[in-house]
Amino acid sequence: MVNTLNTPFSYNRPENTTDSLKKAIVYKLIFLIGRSPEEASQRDWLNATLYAVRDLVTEGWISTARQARKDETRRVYYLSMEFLMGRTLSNALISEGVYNLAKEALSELNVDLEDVLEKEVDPGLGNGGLGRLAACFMDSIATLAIPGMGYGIRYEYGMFQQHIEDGRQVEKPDAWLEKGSPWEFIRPSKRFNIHFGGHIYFEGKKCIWENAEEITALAYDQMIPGYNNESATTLRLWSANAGETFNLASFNRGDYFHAIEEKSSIENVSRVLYPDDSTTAGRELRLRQEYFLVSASLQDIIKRHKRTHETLDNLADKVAIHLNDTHPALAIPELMYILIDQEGYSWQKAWDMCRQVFSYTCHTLMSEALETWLVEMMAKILPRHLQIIFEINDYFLEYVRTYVTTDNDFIRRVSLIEEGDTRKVRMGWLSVVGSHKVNGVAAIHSDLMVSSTFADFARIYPERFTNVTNGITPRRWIAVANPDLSALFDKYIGTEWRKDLAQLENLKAHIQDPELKKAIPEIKRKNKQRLANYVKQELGIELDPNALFDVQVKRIHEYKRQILNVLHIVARYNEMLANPEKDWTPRVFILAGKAASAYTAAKQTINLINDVANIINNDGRLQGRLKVVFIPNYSVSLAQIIIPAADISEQISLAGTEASGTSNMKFALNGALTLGTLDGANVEILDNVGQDNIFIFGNTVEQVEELRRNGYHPFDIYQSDAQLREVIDQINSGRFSPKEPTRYHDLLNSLRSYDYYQSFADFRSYVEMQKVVDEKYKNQDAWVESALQNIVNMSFFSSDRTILEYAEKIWKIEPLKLA
Ligand code: NBX
Repeated sequence: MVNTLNTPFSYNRPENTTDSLKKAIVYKLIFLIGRSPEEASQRDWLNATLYAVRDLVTEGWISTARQARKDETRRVYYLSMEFLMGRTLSNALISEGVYNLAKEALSELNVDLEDVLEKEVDPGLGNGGLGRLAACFMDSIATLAIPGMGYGIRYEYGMFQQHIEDGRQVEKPDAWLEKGSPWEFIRPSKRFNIHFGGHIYFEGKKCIWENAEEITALAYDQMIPGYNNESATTLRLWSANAGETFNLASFNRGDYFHAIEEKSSIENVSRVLYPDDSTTAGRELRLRQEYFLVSASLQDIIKRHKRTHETLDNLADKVAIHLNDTHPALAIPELMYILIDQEGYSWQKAWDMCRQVFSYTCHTLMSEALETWLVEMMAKILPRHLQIIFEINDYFLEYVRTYVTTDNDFIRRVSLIEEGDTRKVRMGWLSVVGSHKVNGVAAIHSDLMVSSTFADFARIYPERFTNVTNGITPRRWIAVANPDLSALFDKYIGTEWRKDLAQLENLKAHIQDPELKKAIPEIKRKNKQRLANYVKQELGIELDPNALFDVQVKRIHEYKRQILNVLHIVARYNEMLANPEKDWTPRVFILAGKAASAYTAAKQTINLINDVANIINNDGRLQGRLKVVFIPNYSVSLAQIIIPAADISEQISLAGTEASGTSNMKFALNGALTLGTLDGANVEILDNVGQDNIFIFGNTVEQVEELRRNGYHPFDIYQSDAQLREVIDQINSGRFSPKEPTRYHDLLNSLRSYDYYQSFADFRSYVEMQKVVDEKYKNQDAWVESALQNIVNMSFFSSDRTILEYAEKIWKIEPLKLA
């Protein structure tokens, strides 16, 4: 066996045979976990297998890091408050090419691999699309061997667990670490002190930050295996650790309990993931978390740079730092702080470096979702950083006045500080001013970004704005989630598509092959059966896999319009009852998603979905031709079961509100047809699959804006559309909530009077398009043909393409040439 580690030590890489893997697993079980095979639980086997597979990844991980050091390449650091990685084992088995070996090895030990895989925790260290995107990016960075790594926070509690009780969402804490975390490596030597509070003063020109609090960030590393390339990248997550510094004063006073109390309050910083939620705004602990991530990561980056370079003068040549949304934007003043206060650079030099180093992705259009921090709060927690932000603002506004305009209104709008009763720091503006590139996440989003949210900045820095359309990793979203479709691809086009999704183009030559056409619906049916089994087991609801599975899974949010979905479901229910003899295409509506715990309208929507489901699923008159299921606790691992089983992918946000969407890509790649508005990446999916293979409905961005401008009157639509009126009146009368007839009055009143996301405006075209869907599904040949057209035309949406675009256009980084 080749020793690619190049160490003088003899090292035997475990051979890839069933027998060696079996031995490795048993060895881990006995010597690392301390259990005999006779006593081992499923979890013990899981952990033993994880440890054994981890060994396979480690060698490539170490050699990749060594090569990056040796080549002194420029590297990218991806800073994100969220990484929704999903389960590790199945993905790692596939990356290492040992899935079948592991299955055999475990089977010889009388253990079923699939059962074991289900035991793994799915860490919910993210809210939704943004966090999952970061995970897909790590997978692509590893597979493409892009030199770089990810930095995030090791939250002790991830996204809450969602239970449904009496139709309502109930949140339970997600203590994911309780079961251990065998994939990670703790790095006791990688510790950095993080400071908060205190005050600043000047000694001449030099600013001194006399901080008041200190906590320690401790690193935990996860390997992210590249696919079949004997390489791996690192995701480093920081955990707050009181260390030994926390308690000196109290210990000296003999006050042991006070000292321990202080320890736990210090460690609060990495305790819990904040929800994507308006109530987060203004939370001091969140600001501390953001700074914690930034300060620990930058100290680590600077230290690494200094290990191989004598100076920071070339920092901007060697380091690219990417900000995943504004959440890590404090990295900009933090780097200024390091360069000026600690390293003695001039303001101008430091600022030039900063702008070369940073780039920023914006994931939203809604201005209300742009982060701001109260000046008062920042002054208390990060006085020096606030002062630096003020100074950045002074220089920036001076530049605007000199070179752009003296219009005071414009200057007030672009100021990094929002004036008013309470002054706020605008993190979006700071991110734009401090970066050399700012990108949106789909073509339409990037266009709207420069014409709306960042219009003023696009005037100041037109060359700064660009688009990089999101993507998804085919490893997790096909190879792991849809093994039968993977096997079908392998049969027709070989196995390379996992690394190069453009290979899907080669499937086009076979598109009329009768065997391929037969296989597609067979695979879909099997995936639907798998989902039906899950639903039966978890919810006791029977689903018919021959029915059309119509799926909307994503965070519950008004702009995503789950409510429009529900309105149509009730309208269909009414029509079916009125015309029971009609040849109805059997449908199963599947919804899932979490609502932020303080988001009343979203929680009511969940309640309504469940109330409607309850009535419909128990109405015998429908003869099982209509079912509605809300699957609790949506997560990456649930998505892997749900998405491959979908016939219809609901992407029905109001045009101009969903920045990109990424589940839309996962669905289409798995052969579902999109039913969607011209929003986010739906627009590019349409471009790629062609209009015959997608169902587009609803108002365009221009029409939405026109309605907003000229007055939108949902009540008029309610009055003129009899079918809509019937639905609203039924819900209003308590038809679906007989025990509490007024339950949805607020929700409905708000819809009838404001309907901010214009569900009523799109209701008619949505309902009509759903009929087109029914008709098309009756013609299975046409449906399968469209499904195939979706699959073969999705290569653009690989996150490998996305990452290569970032590397080329934004980071200026080339993949490593692996030895
Ligand atoms: O980012 C999402 C967008 O809504 C999607 O359209 C897009 O596809 C995806 C990836 O670009 N944004 C998102 O998921 N945001 C958050 O999860 C979020 C989390 C914390 C927070 C604000 C937003 N404070």
